[in-house]
Amino acid sequence: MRFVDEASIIVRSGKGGNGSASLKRAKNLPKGGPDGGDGGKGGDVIFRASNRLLTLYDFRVRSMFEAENGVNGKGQDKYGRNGEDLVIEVPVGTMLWDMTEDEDEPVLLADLARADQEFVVCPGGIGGRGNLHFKTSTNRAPKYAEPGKPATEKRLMLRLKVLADAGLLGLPNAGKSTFLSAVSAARPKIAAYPFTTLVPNLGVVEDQNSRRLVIADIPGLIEGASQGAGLGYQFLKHVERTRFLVHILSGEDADPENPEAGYAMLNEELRAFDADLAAKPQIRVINKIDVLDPERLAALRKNAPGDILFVSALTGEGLDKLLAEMWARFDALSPAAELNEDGSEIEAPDWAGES
Ligand SMILES: Nc1nc2c(ncn2[C@@H]2O[C@H](COP(=O)(O)OP(=O)(O)OP(=O)(O)O)[C@@H](O)[C@H]2O)c(=O)[nH]1
Ligand SMILES: [Mg+2]
Repeated sequence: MRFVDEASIIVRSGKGGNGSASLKRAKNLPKGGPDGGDGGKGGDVIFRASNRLLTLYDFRVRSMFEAENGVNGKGQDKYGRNGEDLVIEVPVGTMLWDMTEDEDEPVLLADLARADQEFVVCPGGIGGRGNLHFKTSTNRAPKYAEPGKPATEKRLMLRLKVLADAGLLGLPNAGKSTFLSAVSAARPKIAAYPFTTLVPNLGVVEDQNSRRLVIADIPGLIEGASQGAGLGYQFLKHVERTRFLVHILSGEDADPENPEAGYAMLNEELRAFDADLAAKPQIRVINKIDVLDPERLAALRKNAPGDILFVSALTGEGLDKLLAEMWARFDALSPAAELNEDGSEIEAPDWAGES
């Protein structure tokens, strides 16, 4: 089981087209001067960060990417066409590591942290000059032309740093997947038993201005997760790559006298795993308020600090307020608003991160 947040690929730029060494042939020109044109430049391989992509999934399906070669020059002063650049779109937050020299010591080439940021990884080969350029007073019919410069090839590791804007954190059965399916088009499996979610799911919430907030639903965490208990361990590092966390506690699990205590155990696990993770901002939520008996609910409300939000992922109660809070965090923590270029529909990916 592997999360699609890393991919190893090979990229190759286009080779430069050869210059032509053609000599003119015409009845009235018996000596025939040079008329060989230049070769075209090979295409560059360019990476561009895009908001429309969320995962590196595509790069697991395909691993070789080549730009077009420059076309060779020809006689009659014909220049070869430049090869087309290859623009490879990657999700915002993708880092490019060069593994060409040494697989065990990759070198960081670029961190594509902003939408539309570009990086040329492999410039195309320059085209060779045709013999037109080599005519001199002593050599009026040079039979020499330059070959095009070779292509460059690199082995890269792509690594997605920011996985999602918000990570859902909670015990098994807290209602994380139910929440994701209530607010996004994602359809994770939901069931009344723990460990329903086996691999992370991503969902996208869009506001009226087409801004997108990506939510990662991960398997429920249990006590000892930081030491490897349950399913959580391998996913803890993924919540590291979110901007903030939504910590969901079922109202059935919360102590009405001290609701806050219900968040302590998992926060302790986070701390044990990684201090940075524990320091990430959290929105605390009590879920399943629809099934609580009124007294219990009243006690929870009375004893909970003001920042804890009460919701029912099932009936939708309180979700507007929770989403508003999530957008507020998003605004506070993201770099300048990143609007997508063409307004196209983003597809919540089907994250069966199997294998
Ligand atoms: N009554 C009620 N039931 C809920 C609510 N939210 C979730 N549930 C139910 O709680 C059970 C668990 O929900 P899930 O969304 O699968 O919980 P999860 O946190 O994703 O669980 P894991 O994937 O196992 O970690 C399901 O039977 C849901 O229908 C809620 O607000 N009210
Ligand atoms: Mg789940």
